[in-house]
Amino acid sequence: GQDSEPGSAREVLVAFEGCVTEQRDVLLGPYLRGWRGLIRFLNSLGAIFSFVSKDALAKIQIMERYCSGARRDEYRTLQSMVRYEVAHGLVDTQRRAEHPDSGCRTVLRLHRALRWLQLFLEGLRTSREDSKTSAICTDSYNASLARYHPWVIRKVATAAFCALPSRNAFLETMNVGGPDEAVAMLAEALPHICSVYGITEELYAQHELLDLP
Ligand code: 1PZ
Repeated sequence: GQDSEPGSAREVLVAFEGCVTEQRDVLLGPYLRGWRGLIRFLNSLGAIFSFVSKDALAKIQIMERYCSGARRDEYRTLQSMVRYEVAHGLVDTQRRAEHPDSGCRTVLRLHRALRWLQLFLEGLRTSREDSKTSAICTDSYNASLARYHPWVIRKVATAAFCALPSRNAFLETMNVGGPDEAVAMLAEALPHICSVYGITEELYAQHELLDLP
Protein backbone atom coordinates (compact mmCIF):
# COMPACT_ATOMS: atom_id res chain seq x y z
CA GLY A 1 0.00 0.00 0.00
CA GLN A 2 0.83 3.71 -0.03
CA ASP A 3 2.56 3.62 3.39
CA SER A 4 4.96 0.84 2.54
CA GLU A 5 6.27 2.57 -0.58
CA PRO A 6 9.93 3.48 -0.40
CA GLY A 7 10.38 7.10 0.63
CA SER A 8 13.94 7.92 -0.33
CA ALA A 9 16.12 7.07 -3.29
CA ARG A 10 18.14 4.68 -1.15
CA GLU A 11 15.11 2.53 -0.42
CA VAL A 12 14.09 2.62 -4.08
CA LEU A 13 17.45 1.47 -5.31
CA VAL A 14 17.86 -1.10 -2.57
CA ALA A 15 14.47 -2.55 -3.63
CA PHE A 16 16.18 -3.54 -6.87
CA GLU A 17 18.82 -5.33 -4.80
CA GLY A 18 16.12 -7.62 -3.43
CA CYS A 19 15.02 -8.57 -6.96
CA VAL A 20 17.75 -11.03 -7.78
CA THR A 21 17.71 -14.47 -6.19
CA GLU A 22 20.70 -16.80 -5.76
CA GLN A 23 19.59 -18.60 -8.93
CA ARG A 24 19.68 -15.24 -10.72
CA ASP A 25 15.91 -15.17 -11.06
CA VAL A 26 14.30 -11.72 -10.99
CA LEU A 27 11.46 -11.49 -8.47
CA LEU A 28 8.57 -9.43 -9.79
CA GLY A 29 7.36 -8.29 -6.35
CA PRO A 30 10.47 -6.28 -5.43
CA TYR A 31 10.90 -5.23 -9.08
CA LEU A 32 7.48 -3.57 -9.08
CA ARG A 33 8.05 -2.10 -5.62
CA GLY A 34 11.24 -0.52 -6.90
CA TRP A 35 9.28 0.90 -9.81
CA ARG A 36 6.55 2.27 -7.54
CA GLY A 37 9.23 4.10 -5.58
CA LEU A 38 10.71 5.54 -8.77
CA ILE A 39 7.29 6.84 -9.80
CA ARG A 40 6.82 8.42 -6.41
CA PHE A 41 10.18 10.13 -6.78
CA LEU A 42 9.30 11.24 -10.31
CA ASN A 43 6.03 12.74 -9.06
CA SER A 44 7.95 14.76 -6.50
CA LEU A 45 9.75 16.49 -9.38
CA GLY A 46 6.52 18.14 -10.45
CA ALA A 47 3.43 17.77 -12.62
CA ILE A 48 5.48 18.34 -15.75
CA PHE A 49 6.48 14.67 -15.63
CA SER A 50 2.98 13.32 -15.07
CA PHE A 51 2.74 12.13 -18.69
CA VAL A 52 5.71 9.90 -17.92
CA SER A 53 4.53 8.67 -14.53
CA LYS A 54 1.01 7.95 -15.86
CA ASP A 55 2.37 5.64 -18.52
CA ALA A 56 4.78 3.91 -16.16
CA LEU A 57 2.10 3.53 -13.48
CA ALA A 58 -0.34 2.00 -15.97
CA LYS A 59 2.30 -0.60 -16.82
CA ILE A 60 3.08 -1.31 -13.17
CA GLN A 61 -0.65 -1.80 -12.52
CA ILE A 62 -0.95 -4.26 -15.41
CA MET A 63 1.85 -6.27 -13.85
CA GLU A 64 0.46 -6.02 -10.31
CA ARG A 65 -2.82 -7.45 -11.58
CA TYR A 66 -1.00 -10.49 -12.98
CA CYS A 67 0.99 -10.86 -9.78
CA SER A 68 -2.11 -10.97 -7.59
CA GLY A 69 -4.39 -12.74 -10.05
CA ALA A 70 -5.46 -16.36 -10.47
CA ARG A 71 -2.13 -17.18 -12.16
CA ARG A 72 0.02 -15.38 -9.58
CA ASP A 73 2.37 -18.34 -9.15
CA GLU A 74 3.41 -18.05 -12.81
CA TYR A 75 4.23 -14.39 -12.22
CA ARG A 76 6.57 -14.82 -9.27
CA THR A 77 9.70 -14.22 -11.33
CA LEU A 78 10.46 -12.78 -14.76
CA GLN A 79 11.73 -16.21 -15.76
CA SER A 80 8.51 -18.00 -14.78
CA MET A 81 6.44 -15.28 -16.47
CA VAL A 82 8.31 -15.65 -19.77
CA ARG A 83 8.11 -19.44 -19.59
CA TYR A 84 4.38 -19.36 -18.88
CA GLU A 85 3.31 -16.71 -21.37
CA VAL A 86 5.45 -18.08 -24.20
CA ALA A 87 4.39 -21.69 -23.61
CA HIS A 88 0.71 -20.73 -23.62
CA GLY A 89 0.80 -18.44 -26.63
CA LEU A 90 -0.03 -15.38 -24.53
CA VAL A 91 2.47 -13.08 -26.26
CA ASP A 92 1.74 -11.14 -29.47
CA THR A 93 4.96 -11.14 -31.46
CA GLN A 94 3.98 -9.45 -34.75
CA ARG A 95 1.44 -6.83 -33.77
CA ARG A 96 -0.66 -6.14 -30.69
CA ALA A 97 -3.82 -8.18 -31.16
CA GLU A 98 -5.21 -10.90 -28.89
CA HIS A 99 -2.76 -10.17 -26.08
CA PRO A 100 -2.06 -6.43 -26.23
CA ASP A 101 -0.97 -6.25 -22.58
CA SER A 102 1.10 -9.37 -22.11
CA GLY A 103 3.44 -9.35 -19.13
CA CYS A 104 6.35 -9.82 -21.53
CA ARG A 105 5.67 -6.69 -23.64
CA THR A 106 4.75 -4.64 -20.57
CA VAL A 107 7.94 -5.50 -18.69
CA LEU A 108 9.93 -4.85 -21.88
CA ARG A 109 8.88 -1.16 -21.72
CA LEU A 110 9.95 -0.91 -18.09
CA HIS A 111 13.15 -2.77 -18.92
CA ARG A 112 14.05 -0.26 -21.64
CA ALA A 113 13.35 2.57 -19.20
CA LEU A 114 15.65 0.88 -16.68
CA ARG A 115 18.49 1.24 -19.20
CA TRP A 116 17.78 4.96 -19.34
CA LEU A 117 17.79 5.08 -15.53
CA GLN A 118 21.09 3.26 -15.39
CA LEU A 119 22.75 5.68 -17.82
CA PHE A 120 21.17 8.72 -16.16
CA LEU A 121 22.21 7.79 -12.63
CA GLU A 122 25.70 6.83 -13.79
CA GLY A 123 25.94 10.16 -15.60
CA LEU A 124 24.76 11.99 -12.51
CA ARG A 125 27.17 10.11 -10.28
CA THR A 126 30.23 10.83 -12.41
CA SER A 127 29.33 14.39 -13.41
CA ARG A 128 31.07 17.53 -12.27
CA GLU A 129 29.37 19.72 -9.72
CA ASP A 130 28.41 22.35 -12.30
CA SER A 131 26.92 19.88 -14.78
CA LYS A 132 23.37 20.31 -15.98
CA THR A 133 20.92 17.59 -14.96
CA SER A 134 18.91 18.29 -18.11
CA ALA A 135 21.97 17.61 -20.31
CA ILE A 136 22.76 14.35 -18.50
CA CYS A 137 19.11 13.35 -18.81
CA THR A 138 18.92 14.23 -22.52
CA ASP A 139 22.15 12.35 -23.31
CA SER A 140 21.03 9.20 -21.49
CA TYR A 141 17.58 9.41 -23.08
CA ASN A 142 19.02 9.79 -26.58
CA ALA A 143 21.33 6.84 -25.96
CA SER A 144 18.52 4.54 -24.83
CA LEU A 145 14.75 5.09 -24.72
CA ALA A 146 14.53 7.69 -27.47
CA ARG A 147 14.93 5.16 -30.27
CA TYR A 148 11.69 3.46 -29.19
CA HIS A 149 9.67 6.65 -29.04
CA PRO A 150 7.97 8.52 -31.90
CA TRP A 151 9.11 12.03 -32.73
CA VAL A 152 6.39 13.81 -30.77
CA ILE A 153 7.18 11.99 -27.51
CA ARG A 154 10.88 12.67 -27.99
CA LYS A 155 10.10 16.38 -28.35
CA VAL A 156 7.82 16.53 -25.30
CA ALA A 157 10.27 14.51 -23.19
CA THR A 158 13.28 16.60 -24.16
CA ALA A 159 11.35 19.80 -23.44
CA ALA A 160 10.34 18.52 -20.00
CA PHE A 161 13.95 17.67 -19.14
CA CYS A 162 14.72 21.40 -19.18
CA ALA A 163 12.59 21.72 -16.02
CA LEU A 164 14.94 19.49 -14.03
CA PRO A 165 16.69 21.16 -11.10
CA SER A 166 20.46 21.68 -10.97
CA ARG A 167 22.67 18.66 -10.29
CA ASN A 168 23.13 19.38 -6.59
CA ALA A 169 19.47 20.27 -6.04
CA PHE A 170 18.51 17.06 -7.80
CA LEU A 171 20.85 15.01 -5.59
CA GLU A 172 19.28 16.69 -2.54
CA THR A 173 15.77 15.67 -3.58
CA MET A 174 16.95 12.08 -3.37
CA ASN A 175 16.64 12.41 0.41
CA VAL A 176 19.85 10.69 1.40
CA GLY A 177 21.74 13.69 2.75
CA GLY A 178 24.00 16.07 0.84
CA PRO A 179 25.26 15.64 -2.74
CA ASP A 180 28.29 13.61 -1.59
CA GLU A 181 26.14 11.12 0.30
CA ALA A 182 23.82 10.86 -2.69
CA VAL A 183 26.74 10.17 -5.02
CA ALA A 184 28.08 7.49 -2.65
CA MET A 185 24.63 5.91 -2.47
CA LEU A 186 24.40 5.81 -6.27
CA ALA A 187 27.77 4.07 -6.47
CA GLU A 188 26.55 1.45 -4.04
CA ALA A 189 23.16 0.95 -5.64
CA LEU A 190 23.89 1.11 -9.37
CA PRO A 191 25.41 -2.39 -9.61
CA HIS A 192 22.07 -3.83 -8.49
CA ILE A 193 20.16 -2.00 -11.22
CA CYS A 194 22.79 -3.10 -13.74
CA SER A 195 22.43 -6.68 -12.64
CA VAL A 196 18.62 -6.66 -12.94
CA TYR A 197 18.95 -5.03 -16.34
CA GLY A 198 21.56 -7.51 -17.54
CA ILE A 199 19.66 -10.61 -16.43
CA THR A 200 16.45 -9.35 -18.05
CA GLU A 201 18.23 -8.45 -21.27
CA GLU A 202 19.75 -11.93 -21.47
CA LEU A 203 16.42 -13.62 -20.74
CA TYR A 204 14.59 -11.59 -23.39
CA ALA A 205 17.36 -12.17 -25.94
CA GLN A 206 17.25 -15.92 -25.38
CA HIS A 207 13.52 -15.97 -26.08
CA GLU A 208 13.75 -13.40 -28.89
CA LEU A 209 11.42 -11.03 -27.06
CA LEU A 210 13.43 -7.82 -27.40
CA ASP A 211 11.27 -6.39 -30.20
CA LEU A 212 7.78 -7.18 -28.91
CA PRO A 213 5.17 -4.76 -30.29
C1 1PZ B 1 14.32 12.50 -13.79
C2 1PZ B 1 13.64 12.84 -15.04
C3 1PZ B 1 12.69 11.83 -15.49
C4 1PZ B 1 12.63 11.73 -16.96
C5 1PZ B 1 11.99 10.49 -17.46
C6 1PZ B 1 12.68 9.98 -18.70
C7 1PZ B 1 11.89 9.06 -19.53
C8 1PZ B 1 11.06 9.77 -20.55
C9 1PZ B 1 10.07 8.85 -21.17
C10 1PZ B 1 8.91 9.55 -21.78
C11 1PZ B 1 7.88 8.59 -22.31
C12 1PZ B 1 6.53 8.72 -21.65
C13 1PZ B 1 5.39 8.60 -22.61
C14 1PZ B 1 4.98 7.19 -22.85
C15 1PZ B 1 5.48 6.52 -23.86
C16 1PZ B 1 5.01 5.12 -24.20
O1 1PZ B 1 4.51 5.16 -25.51
C17 1PZ B 1 6.19 4.17 -24.09
C18 1PZ B 1 5.94 2.86 -24.81
O2 1PZ B 1 4.84 2.18 -24.26
P1 1PZ B 1 3.69 1.63 -25.23
O3 1PZ B 1 3.09 2.83 -25.93
O4 1PZ B 1 4.35 0.69 -26.19
O5 1PZ B 1 2.70 0.95 -24.31
N1 1PZ B 1 6.43 3.93 -22.69
C19 1PZ B 1 7.67 3.84 -22.21
O6 1PZ B 1 8.65 3.91 -22.92
C20 1PZ B 1 7.83 3.63 -20.70
C21 1PZ B 1 8.46 4.87 -20.12
C22 1PZ B 1 8.61 4.75 -18.64
C23 1PZ B 1 9.50 5.85 -18.12
C24 1PZ B 1 9.71 5.73 -16.66
C25 1PZ B 1 10.70 6.72 -16.15
C26 1PZ B 1 10.96 6.54 -14.70
C27 1PZ B 1 11.66 7.71 -14.15
C28 1PZ B 1 12.22 7.55 -12.81
C29 1PZ B 1 12.84 8.84 -12.36
C30 1PZ B 1 13.82 8.73 -11.33
